Amino acid sequence: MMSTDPRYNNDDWSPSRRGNSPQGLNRRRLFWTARLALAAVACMGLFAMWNSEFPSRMILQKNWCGDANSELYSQQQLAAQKLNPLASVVGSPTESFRDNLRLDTKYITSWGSGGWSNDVISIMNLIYLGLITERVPVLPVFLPSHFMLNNYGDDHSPLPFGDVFDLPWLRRAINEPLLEWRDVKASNSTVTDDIGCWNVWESIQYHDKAPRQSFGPWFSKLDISYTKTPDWVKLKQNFEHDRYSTFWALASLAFPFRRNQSLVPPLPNKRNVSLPPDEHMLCYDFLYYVAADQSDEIELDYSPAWRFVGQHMQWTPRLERLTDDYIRRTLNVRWDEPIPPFISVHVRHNDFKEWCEPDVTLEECFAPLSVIERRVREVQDELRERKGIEVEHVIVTSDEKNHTWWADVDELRWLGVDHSRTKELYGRWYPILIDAVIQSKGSAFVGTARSTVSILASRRVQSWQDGPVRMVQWGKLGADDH
Ligand SMILES: Nc1nc2c(ncn2[C@@H]2O[C@H](COP(=O)(O)OP(=O)(O)O)[C@@H](O)[C@H]2O)c(=O)[nH]1
Ligand SMILES: *[C@@H]1O[C@H](CO)[C@@H](O)[C@H](O)[C@H]1NC(C)=O
Ligand SMILES: *[C@@H]1O[C@H](CO)[C@@H](O)[C@H](O)[C@H]1NC(C)=O
Ligand SMILES: *[C@@H]1O[C@H](CO)[C@@H](O)[C@H](O)[C@H]1NC(C)=O
Ligand SMILES: *[C@@H]1O[C@H](CO)[C@@H](O)[C@H](O)[C@H]1NC(C)=O
Ligand SMILES: [Mg+2]
Repeated sequence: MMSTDPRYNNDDWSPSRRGNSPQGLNRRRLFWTARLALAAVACMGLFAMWNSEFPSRMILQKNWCGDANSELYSQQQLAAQKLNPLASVVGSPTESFRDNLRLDTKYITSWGSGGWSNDVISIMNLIYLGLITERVPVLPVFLPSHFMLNNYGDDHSPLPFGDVFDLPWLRRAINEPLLEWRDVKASNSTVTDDIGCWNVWESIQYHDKAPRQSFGPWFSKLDISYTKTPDWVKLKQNFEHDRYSTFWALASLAFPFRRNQSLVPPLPNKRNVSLPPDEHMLCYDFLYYVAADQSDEIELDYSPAWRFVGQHMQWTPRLERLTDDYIRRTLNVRWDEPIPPFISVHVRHNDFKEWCEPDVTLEECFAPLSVIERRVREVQDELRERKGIEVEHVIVTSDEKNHTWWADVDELRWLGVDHSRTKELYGRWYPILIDAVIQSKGSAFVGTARSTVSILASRRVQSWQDGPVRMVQWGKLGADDH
């Protein structure tokens, strides 16, 4: 099924099978003639009309307004064609995914299997690998691993990537086509596809002697035969306390020379079919632990996955509008008044207690509010010194359920977000989605060290708000002393 995003429907053109029959070419010519005529109109001054797809974001205008010479136009034509998702598949989603793959296009995919923010990082890594291998990324849905594992069969409503992140915007920003699995294989397909994929997990850690398990392949009805990647994909050879591999080690397996050298007998899949890693739809079991140069580099300024992909993963306009309503309600601002600047705070508790040092009580392990308050003052000071702005409002987001703790937050005159009806109104993904958008809109951010929710929020506040960020350390009494 196609996305219901109306912006897809603006491209009321679908490629013929394999995309190059004379009929297809004629339709495409017609389409591009119309587009270029529109571009010319836009250049005559009607930017607003052309850009109405992007209400507050002005991009790519200059590409449409160069010299009116045909060579430039044909380059633009090629570039823009790449950004039409329909140009990267044969046509409508098919029962078996292979029937929808173009013979002249190579693809890359993977699946998530962590908390939501871990999976967001895995998809950033997938898209970045797509860039460096020149393959079209096919993005998986987000599956609710946390509650699904505990409560199997109770709720496995998936969250499509494109419902959260603005895909048309991302395609233009990175100038690459991007597909979702729902564009390739019919969501209601009853066909199971056999496929060969690389098993990275068994090469990067020594505890679990199997490929990384995920509900992603199950959801897309894929039965995978895994080939273990060579040991050299691991960043720190034989070091059991680190799990990273590198982008270029994994990318090298996308090309025939290294692939040929690395083939070992695959594990048969559930249906007892053994397949070497697919060359058309290249796939890896798990792409969370991937870096260019060092472990956890997504937190660092130079991270290529963040710079080339993550920072361009803007929220969908719908999610932004919904969140603005929540922020207005939290700050008690009328719908027609502008949202004043605020500091966003993320406090991660619950299962993080498993990382507390031994013999440390929970009260000593998690940072108390007084320690978080010190970090809030630091970012307030930095905002004052660096930008000359005074920011008083503080919005706290957290997975904490303890009412006493929230009452202590109120005491500080910090604000919590009322999510009492969010699940009922929008579904169970929305409390974290809305909180993540709120975090990203802070003029400054204070987070919890080691939480991927906080890591992504801090990168967004740095890149999008040019705001100061701090991570509160925890694990024992005085962990954040500095
Ligand atoms: N609503 C809400 N949920 C949160 C918050 N922090 C954590 N959670 C929940 O806990 C999960 C934590 O998993 P993950 O996204 O992997 O982040 P991490 O475990 O903190 O690295 C999130 O996906 C949410 O479901 C928060 O501030 N607000
Ligand atoms: C899947 O949905 C499409 C469109 O809604 C329909 O045409 C098709 O028959 C369905 N296929 C199956 C196997 O249910
Ligand atoms: C890879 O191996 C296959 C079969 O052994 C061979 O046909 C092919 O030429 C090899 N390709 C490269 C690039 O070495
Ligand atoms: C799986 O396939 C192999 C090779 O074709 C065969 O020898 C084996 O008996 C099969 N195993 C099962 C459980 O069917
Ligand atoms: C709730 O939080 C308060 C204050 O932080 C703490 O003293 C209390 O032990 C917590 N209760 C539970 C059940 O965790
Ligand atoms: Mg997690």
